Amino acid sequence: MSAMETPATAPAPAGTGRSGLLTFNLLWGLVGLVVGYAIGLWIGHRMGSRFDWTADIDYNDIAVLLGYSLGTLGYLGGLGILNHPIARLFGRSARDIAPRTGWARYAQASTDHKVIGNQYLIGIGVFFFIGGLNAMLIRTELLHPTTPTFSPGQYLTIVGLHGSMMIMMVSSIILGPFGHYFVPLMIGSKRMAFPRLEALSFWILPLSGLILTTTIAYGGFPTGWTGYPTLASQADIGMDGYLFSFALVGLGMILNALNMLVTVFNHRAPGMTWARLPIFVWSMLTTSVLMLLGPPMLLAAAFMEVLDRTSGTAFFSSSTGGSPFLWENLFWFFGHPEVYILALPGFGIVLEILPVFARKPLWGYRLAVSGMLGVTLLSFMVWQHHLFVSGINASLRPFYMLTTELISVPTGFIFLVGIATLWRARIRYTVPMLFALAFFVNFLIGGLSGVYLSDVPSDVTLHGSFFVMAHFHYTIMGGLVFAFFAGIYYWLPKMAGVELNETLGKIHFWTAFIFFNSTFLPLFAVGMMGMPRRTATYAPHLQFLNDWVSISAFLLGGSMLVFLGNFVWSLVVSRVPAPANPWMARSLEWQLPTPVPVGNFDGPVRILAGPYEYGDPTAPPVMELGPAVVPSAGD
Ligand code: HEM
Ligand SMILES: [Cu+2]
Repeated sequence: MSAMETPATAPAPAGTGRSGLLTFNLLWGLVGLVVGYAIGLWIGHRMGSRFDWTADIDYNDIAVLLGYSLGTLGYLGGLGILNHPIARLFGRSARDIAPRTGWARYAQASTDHKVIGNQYLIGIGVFFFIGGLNAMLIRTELLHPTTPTFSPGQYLTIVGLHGSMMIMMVSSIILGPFGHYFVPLMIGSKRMAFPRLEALSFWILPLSGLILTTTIAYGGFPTGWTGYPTLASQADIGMDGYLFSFALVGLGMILNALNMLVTVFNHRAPGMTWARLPIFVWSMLTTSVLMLLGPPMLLAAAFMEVLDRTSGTAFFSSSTGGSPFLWENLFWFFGHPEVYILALPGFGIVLEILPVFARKPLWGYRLAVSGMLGVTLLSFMVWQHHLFVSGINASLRPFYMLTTELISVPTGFIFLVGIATLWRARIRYTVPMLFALAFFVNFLIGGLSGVYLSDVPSDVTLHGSFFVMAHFHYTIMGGLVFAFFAGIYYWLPKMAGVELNETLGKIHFWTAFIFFNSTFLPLFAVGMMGMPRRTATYAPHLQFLNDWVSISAFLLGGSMLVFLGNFVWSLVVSRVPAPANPWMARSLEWQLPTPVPVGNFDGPVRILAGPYEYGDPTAPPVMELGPAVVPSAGD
């Protein structure tokens, strides 16, 4: 039996589970989704034709939103996620769903953090692929300055779908697969604090991706990923899908954050002091603080916009006495921390990987931690830099310019720690290490270009141009997505029990690195030459650069196919078993056998040393297993 098929969930106690067709799983979830959606639509249309108060509102909005809401309940019900809450409501305890084995367990609401980690990997991967295809369509349109491939409306929809899909999925691209799989292992815990909540937070993510995709059928949405009114208030029903799915993503982030915070606070094994906590776990912890405090604002804003669209309230539209500024402030109070929700996990991964392949201790562990804490604190004080040119009170500008520029100080700590760790090291240039090193190059370009945008005088001209586009793709794609690939090449041997092909990995790396830069570097110039974002046409003299960028983008897309090929080939066809600790790393997850046993640790565990004492032959082993030690809190 191969690793992926080995059951990693505890067998159900006899008589507690259901089996066969009637068990709760994704299939029934989808059935519930469709049925709930149809019922919601029907009720909405009845309301629309019966009541006066809906007369001056487009009742299609009500119908679609009711459809999404009941569809969501049906989906969660079909997956069995509602069993417990409903049983509790009636004062009973729910029967557990029988855990499946093999591939089937990935299509059910598992409560095993390792299964959930793998589910995140696949679930996010699917929507990431769709987001990538949209990018290819955008670049196809921009091959020519005026001849349209798509109508301007279609183009806007594709841009909005690409951006929203990417932001929604990437919010969890590291915390989802790697956070869930490895945080419990790295802190010596048997599980996450709230396994059922963990299942819920995963399953609403693919649902939100699906709902966002369905907006195509409803005419899409014209606002890009930021959903600004007044445009949003006037937009067609595709906008409701954007609002609903973004709210779902926000909810998932809040639940994730709660779970992660409680896990790290309460489930550390004895001896896992704060100063021994792996740096990746610190990044998950600080990300969770952001995820707990930012997304509620998004939820509130989305709910208010829904009320504007369905109930005649006037929060955001100035024609009825509301203010679009309110949305801009609420959205960016979430939106700016969001960009650090994306970045911090990347910092965590690269600093986790660097010492392993530099064979040196992590230099300045405390500096790295304070860098992450500093970023966390500052990221709530900068959001108005997105409003510099929107007509805000001019005397607010200097404050936000200062705080924004200050954020480069704690970010600088991360770079300093990285560089000092590499200093005079004998580096092993493995695929994960290459991706980690490229992170620093790309993120540096992204970060430095950000300084021009935080500076009011230069932002006034650069805002809304392709310069911004180049800037954030350097941070998100060049930084975060490269960090994600570092993570996947590093950890997949543990997660799936198989090795990825190294030659293909190196081809993937070099093509990704080269074509990423040749796609996005010229866009800084294109932006400075005046090409605005979110328009399907541009000045003819920019065609050469745009064609260059588009061709590079297609090659970049091809590079991702090399990865996909490698992934599928290694996992399904070649299945070369991975050793338990292929990188000779010290952190806890690598001390466990592959596949990781059901309860993770064979008995209680005590932590004896930190994870980064490389190159020191006298360093003690990181942990000791045995019945003699006291069980960790909460287990
Ligand atoms: C092959 C890779 C990619 C290419 C070629 C690409 C291309 C583009 C282009 C051309 C636009 C702007 C269109 C316009 O404003 O007219 C855009 C927007 C955007 N992209 Fe990408 N992109 C890629 C990957 C990514 C990734 C990996 C992410 C995030 C994880 C991302 C996030 C965004 C966001 C947030 C927007 C803004 C959408 C908006 O204006 O609302 N992109 N992309
Ligand atoms: Cu910002």
